Amino acid sequence: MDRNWEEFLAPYHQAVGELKVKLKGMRSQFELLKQHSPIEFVTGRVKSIRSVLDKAEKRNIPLETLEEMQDIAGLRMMCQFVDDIKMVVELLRERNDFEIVEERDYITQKKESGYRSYHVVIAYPVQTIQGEKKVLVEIQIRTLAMNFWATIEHSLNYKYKGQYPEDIHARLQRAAEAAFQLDEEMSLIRHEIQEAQAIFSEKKEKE
Ligand code: 0O2
Repeated sequence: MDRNWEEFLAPYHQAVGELKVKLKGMRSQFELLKQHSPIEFVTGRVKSIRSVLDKAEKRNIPLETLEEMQDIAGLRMMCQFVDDIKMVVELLRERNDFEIVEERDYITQKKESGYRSYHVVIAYPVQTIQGEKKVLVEIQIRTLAMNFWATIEHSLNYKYKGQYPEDIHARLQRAAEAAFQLDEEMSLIRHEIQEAQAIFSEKKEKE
């Protein structure tokens, strides 16, 4: 199929650009109100044409229905604490600039790999000179510890293509468990940490 890829990906680039501004804006609003922000930082990317095609081939997705792929446009929202994830999901549900089409909870039901994260798939309306075009965008919400594990596992996966030698597989499983424990420990001293962070930002403001 002859496709103009630049044209195909343009609304996805627009969606990621706009959503980065909107989601980062949520963080700034918490800062303005001097409240703890459940959002630590936000990143976004559009899948490369190569990985769109690789995924389509792996999943037997016909090129005519590529719009159904949910993560051509992807945003990531990182949180300090597991409870912040719920709050972020609530905030997303309350917005009226997009529609949530699916939620996948890989936190209470972690993946076999050890992967943990909360995925929200939205239909985002992009305004173009040819009218409105709705694109699917996957928002992954995770703690800093979940993100650390997923980033490392993603790089290793690139090398081993999911076929990990046994020792690496075992270490990854242990690392996933350690990341889970880290989140648990941090949740237990959450109030202590937040108090310290509030004092720190107040001091910085006075300087
Ligand atoms: P990239 O490079 O991040 O874009 P499936 O992939 O079959 O499990 P599906 O329907 O594509 O399922 O959606 P899913 O699993 O909800 O979301 C896929 C994305 O989640 C992946 O995108 C990763 O970003 C992330 N993810 C899912 N499982 C894992 C995992 O075990 N390890 C890591 N590191 N990330 C994971 P891509 O397209 O795989 O990659």
